Amino acid sequence: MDTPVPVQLVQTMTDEIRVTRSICCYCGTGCGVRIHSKGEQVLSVDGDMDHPSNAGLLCSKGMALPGTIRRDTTRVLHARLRDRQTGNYRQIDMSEAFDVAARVISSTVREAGPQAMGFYLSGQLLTEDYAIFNKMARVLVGTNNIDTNSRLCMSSAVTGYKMTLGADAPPASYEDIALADTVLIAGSNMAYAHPVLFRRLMLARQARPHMKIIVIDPRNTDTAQAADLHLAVTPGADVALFHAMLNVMVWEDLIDGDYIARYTEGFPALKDRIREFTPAAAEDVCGVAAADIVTAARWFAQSAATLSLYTMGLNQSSSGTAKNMSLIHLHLATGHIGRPGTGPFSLTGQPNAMGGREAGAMATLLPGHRDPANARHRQEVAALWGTDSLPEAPGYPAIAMFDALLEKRIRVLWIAATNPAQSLPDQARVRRAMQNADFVIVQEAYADSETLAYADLILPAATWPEKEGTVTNSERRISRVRAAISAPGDALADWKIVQQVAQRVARLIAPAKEALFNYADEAQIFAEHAALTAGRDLDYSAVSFDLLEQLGPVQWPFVQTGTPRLYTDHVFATANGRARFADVGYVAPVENISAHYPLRLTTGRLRDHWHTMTRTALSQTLIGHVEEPVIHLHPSDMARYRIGSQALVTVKSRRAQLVLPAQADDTLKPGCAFVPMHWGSRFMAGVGINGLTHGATDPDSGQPELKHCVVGVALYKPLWQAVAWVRGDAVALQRTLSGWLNEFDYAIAVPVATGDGGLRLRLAARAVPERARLEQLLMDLGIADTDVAFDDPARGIYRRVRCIDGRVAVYCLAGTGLNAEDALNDWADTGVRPEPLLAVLLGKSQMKPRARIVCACNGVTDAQIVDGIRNGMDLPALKQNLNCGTGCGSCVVQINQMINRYAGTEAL
Ligand SMILES: Nc1nc2c(c(=O)[nH]1)N[C@H]1C(S)=C(S)[C@@H](COP(=O)(O)OP(=O)(O)OC[C@H]3O[C@@H](n4cnc5c(=O)[nH]c(N)nc54)[C@H](O)[C@@H]3O)O[C@H]1N2
Ligand SMILES: Nc1nc2c(c(=O)[nH]1)N[C@H]1C(S)=C(S)[C@@H](COP(=O)(O)OP(=O)(O)OC[C@H]3O[C@@H](n4cnc5c(=O)[nH]c(N)nc54)[C@H](O)[C@@H]3O)O[C@H]1N2
Ligand code: SF4
Ligand SMILES: [Mo]
Repeated sequence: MDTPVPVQLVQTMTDEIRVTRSICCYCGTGCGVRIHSKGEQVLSVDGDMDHPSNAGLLCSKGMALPGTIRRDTTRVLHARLRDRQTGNYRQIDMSEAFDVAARVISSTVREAGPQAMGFYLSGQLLTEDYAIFNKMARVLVGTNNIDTNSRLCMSSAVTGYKMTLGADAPPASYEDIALADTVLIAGSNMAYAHPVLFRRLMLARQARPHMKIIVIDPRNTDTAQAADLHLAVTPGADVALFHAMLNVMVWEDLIDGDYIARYTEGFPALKDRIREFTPAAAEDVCGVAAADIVTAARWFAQSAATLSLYTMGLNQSSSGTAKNMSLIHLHLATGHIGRPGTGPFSLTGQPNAMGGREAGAMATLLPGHRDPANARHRQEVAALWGTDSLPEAPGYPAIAMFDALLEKRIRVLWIAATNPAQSLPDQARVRRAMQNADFVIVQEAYADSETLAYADLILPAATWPEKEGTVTNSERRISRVRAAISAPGDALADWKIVQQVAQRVARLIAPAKEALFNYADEAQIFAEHAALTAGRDLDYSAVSFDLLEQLGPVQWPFVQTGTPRLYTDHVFATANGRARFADVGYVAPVENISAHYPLRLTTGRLRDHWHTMTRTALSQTLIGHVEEPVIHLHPSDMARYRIGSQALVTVKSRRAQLVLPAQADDTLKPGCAFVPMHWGSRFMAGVGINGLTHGATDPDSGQPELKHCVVGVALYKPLWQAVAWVRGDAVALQRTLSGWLNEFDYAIAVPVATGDGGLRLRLAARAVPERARLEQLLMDLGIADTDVAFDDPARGIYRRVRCIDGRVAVYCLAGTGLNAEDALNDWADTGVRPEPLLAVLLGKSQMKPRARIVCACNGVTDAQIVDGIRNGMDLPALKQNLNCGTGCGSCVVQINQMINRYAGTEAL
C-alpha cells in the first residue's frame, strides 16, 4: 500500500521559495533580476549579481516590481467581445476569441485586401512575440502594415546609425562608461530614465576624477546637475549646436584628418556646410553661450576617449535623424569610435526595442536588419520563412497607420502591449481613428489601459513575470526572460495568442500556411529568428536557448563569442566599408512660438513612473515620488503671466487645452515649459498631455516630434473647487469616480502614497456645478449623509467627513470660498485622526502641506529629510539615521540637492 504523503510535506513543497533569474521589464538598460516567488506570488526582486549589465544594481522601479504584480481585476483576466449595437462587452472563452479574431482578419483580407489590416505593437514584447506577429502580418495577411511604439522612441536612432555607420547597431558597451574620459549626454535624463547606467557613470567618475561630463538638455535635470558642463540648448536646436562644435574642431584643428581620410567619406561637403555655424552664430539659434560651445568641442575632441549617450531629446524631433547624424559626425571627425571608452551610444528606451529592430517587426524593416524595399532581402526572408514571396507595397509607420485608420484605408487594427490612446501625439485624431475603425483588437495585460475603451475584442495577455523568451538591451546583449509564476485567468503569452489566431486564419484563407506556425515553444521561435540573422551585421545565428543557458547573456554579433565593441577595425557596415558624413542642415521644429503660443512645451519622464502607468500606479512605493501632473514653468514666466505657485493654469496648444496646476521650476530655460508624459485620461479631465502635442514627423525616420510643441498659458480662475479623499483600494475607487472627471475643467483622481493610501480627487470649475450633480458625487464618494456636515448647497459648499472606528474614511471639501492653494495643499495625515481635519473643515485651522516621498525604497519623505538637514545631518548621517538613499540609490541626487538648499536654514 502507498504511504500517504503527509500534508505538511506537500505544503512545504508548494510553499518553497523559488528563485528565477530574469530581466527587469522596464527600461532598455536590461538589468538582470532574481525573482523570489512562492506559489503564484512574487515576494521580492533583487539585482542579479551575475548579470553583466547591472552586476546586482537595480533602480527604484526594478525594486518595486512585486507591488505591480496582482492577480485580481487590475489584470485583463478573460477575453471580451463588444456588441457593436449596445456597446456592452461579453466575456468569451479563448477559443471563441481566437475564432472571432480569425474570422474578422480573414474576411477583411478577402474583401478589402491585405492593406486593410494593420498591426500596432510594442518595444515591450519579447523577441519571440515579435517574430510570430511579423510572420503572421507579412506571410499570412500579406501586408507590411506592422509597426510599433518604437516609432515614437528609437526610429531616428535607427536611421541615424544606418545613414552614417551603415547598420542599426549601437557600437559601444556599458563597460565603456567606465573607460571614457569625456561623456557627452544629449537629450537624456539618465538619472531618471536609465538610473542604473547613471549609477555606473557616477561610480566611474569617482574612480576617474578627471572624467568630464557634458549634458545637453533644455532643462537642468538631475542628470545635468551632475555634469561639469550643462548646455541648456533651446528645444529642437541640437543640430546647430553639434555643427558649431564641429566648426570649432575644424577651426582649432582638433579633428583627426587621418581617420577621416582613411575610414570615412563625405566630409568636404559637411565641412562647407558647417562653415557658417560659428559658435557666435549658433549661440543665437541654440541659446548656448559661444564660450561653452568651444569648451564642449575641446573636451570632446581632446580627450583620450569620448563616449556619447543620447535618447529622446534627440530622437523625438522632426529633425531627429539629423540630430543623431550630426552627433555621430563628431565621433567620426575625431576618431572617437571603435576603441574602449568611445562611440555614439544610443540608449534604448524600452526593454526590447532592440529585439523588435532585430526581428524587423516594423514597417520599414525586415528580420535580420533587412529592408522591405529591397527585393533580394524580401526573397531571403521569404525563403527562410518557408514561403514564396513577401509583400512589396510599403507599410505604414505608426503615425501614418493611424491616419490610414482614420481614412478607412486600414479597417482592422490589432494593438498589442502599447497604449496608443495615451502615448500617441494629437490624441483627438488618434481616438477618432480608433473609433472609426471597423474592428479593433487590443491584446493587453492590465485592465485600466485607456486603449481598452476602443477595443471590439480584448485579448488577455500574460506579462512579466509570467512569460518566457528573450530580450536584447541597449548594449546588444541578449538575455533570457523567464517565468516565475503562471499567468492569471485565461491570460496567455503574447506569442501563443498570435499562434492560435494565425493557425485559424491560415485554415480560412491559406491552409498550406498553417504549418508555418507550428511552434512548440519559445526556443523554436527563437531558433528560426536567430537563423534569419546569419551572415548579417548582427549575426547571432549561433545563439540558442541552450547556449544562453550555458553562457548567460551574450552580445551580438555572436559568432564564436560575443562582441562588446563594433568597428574596432574601422571597417563600417556600408557597401564600401567607409562611414559616411551626411550633409545635413539645421531645420527648426515644426511649430514656432507666436504671440498666442509663446512657450515651448517639452514632455518626458519622471523617475518612478513608467509611461502610461498601468503598472507603476499600482505600487505604493512608486506613486509617492510625484503624485500628480503639473506644468513646470520658469519663475520669470510665472511672473510675466501673473501665475502664483500652485495656481491652476489653462495650457493651450493649436489642438487642445488642458488645465493643470503650475509649478515654479528654475531648472527650465525661460520660455520653456515641461509636463510629464505619464498621466492620461484615466487620471485626469481631458485626454492627457498628448492632446496638446502634434503628429508631425521626421522625414527619414517617421518619428513624431513629441519633445516640442508651442503653447500659451493663462491663469485659470476657478469659481468652485473641491478636494476629496477616500480610503480604500485606489484602483476600485478610481473606476467608480473616473466618470466624473470630464464634467470639470480641471479634475484629477490619483492614488495616494502616504497615510492610509486611497484616492485623492481634485476638481475645479468656473461655475458652481448643479446641486443634483454634486449630491450625486457625494453619493459616489459615500458621504451623501454624514453626522458632521457643513453645507451651503446654494453656493456649492459641502464640507463632509465620515469616520469609521475613529479614523477618517472619507472627506470632501468643496466650495467657492477656497483658494487654489487650500485645495491643492490638502491634508497631510490623510485619514489618520479626525479632530484636526474637523478643525480644517470648520475653517478653524490651516492645512499643512503634504509630505512627499523622496526615497521610494524606504518610504522616507521630504519633510523628514529637511528636518534631518536642519538638524545638521549630511548625506552619510541622513543615510544612517533615516535610511534614505540606502536602497537603490536613485534618490541620492535629489537628497544632495536638498542638502544644498536646506543646510543651515531653519524651519519657519
Ligand atoms: N522612469 C522611467 N524610465 C524610463 C521610461 C519611463 O517611462 N520612466 N521609459 C523608457 C523609455 S521607452 C524611453 S524612450 C527612455 C527615455 O529616456 P529619456 O530620453 O532620458 O527621457 P525623457 O524624459 O523622455 O527625455 C529626456 C530629456 O530630453 C530633454 N529634451 C527635450 N527637448 C530636447 C531637445 O530639443 N534637445 C535636447 N538635447 N534635449 C531635449 C528633456 O528635457 C528631457 O530631460 O526612458 C526609458 N526609461
Ligand atoms: N508626450 C509624450 N508622449 C510619448 C513620449 C514622450 O516622451 N512624450 N514617449 C514615447 C515613447 S519613447 C514611448 S516608448 C511610448 C510608450 O507608450 P506606450 O507603449 O503606450 O506605454 P506603456 O504604458 O508602456 O504601454 C504598454 C502597454 O502594454 C501593457 N502590457 C504590459 N505588459 C504586457 C505584455 O506582456 N503583453 C501585452 N500584450 N501587454 C502588456 C501595459 O499594461 C500597457 O498598457 O510613449 C511615447 N509617447
Ligand atoms: S535601470 Fe531600473 S528600470 Fe531600467 S532595467 Fe534596470 S532596474 Fe529596470
Ligand atoms: Mo521609448
